[in-house]
Amino acid sequence: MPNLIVATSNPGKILEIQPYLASRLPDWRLQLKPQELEIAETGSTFLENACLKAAQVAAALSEWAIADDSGLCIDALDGAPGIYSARYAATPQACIDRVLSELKGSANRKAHFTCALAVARPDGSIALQTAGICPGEILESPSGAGGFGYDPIFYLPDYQSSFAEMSVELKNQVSHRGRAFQQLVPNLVELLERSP
Ligand code: ITT
Repeated sequence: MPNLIVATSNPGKILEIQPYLASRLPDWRLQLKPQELEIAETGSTFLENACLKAAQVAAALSEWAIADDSGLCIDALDGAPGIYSARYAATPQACIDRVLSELKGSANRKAHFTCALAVARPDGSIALQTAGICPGEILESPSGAGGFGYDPIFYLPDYQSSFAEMSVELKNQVSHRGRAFQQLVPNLVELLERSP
């Protein structure tokens, strides 16, 4: 069975990525990248960083690889934390606290999550890339215990709930990651079915 390496160390992402791929690629073994293989995220966009991660992991292991680069962009903070979402503070809770304190008193709570996905061939060349966006609002205080990262403060008015209050299935349908995977998966299945 050929391998597809999921090039992430984030357990929250892994849980969400697996359902998109497992059922559609039954002849492929999903494997996590080795922890010690760290990729410097030196790009200036989500797509650049997704491509860097996929390309470098694929080339290092000589296997197909898929990477996700994602983050939260807040209008009133000029798009911050953006590509620095994972590094905005020392822990996920501290990241949330920092966002809430920077937005204190702001009436403009508009924000969106972005997820860029890239797939690289075993030689490190990029075969596919796409991105998905999910608009929402930043709550005044955290709500809900599901998901990961900024989920407790990201609110979707259409569903009257935060990402952290949604079932995994609903978040996977409507999220930035869900939208990116819905675009990517048909092309990925076709590509991998053709690969030797
Ligand atoms: P890898 O690079 O190993 O994949 P990472 O966590 O460093 O893991 P990113 O650089 O893409 O990945 O940072 C993404 C950050 O954006 C993540 O750590 C969260 O803080 C936030 N994030 C992305 N998607 C999210 C989601 O669905 N819900 C909540 N927060 C999310």
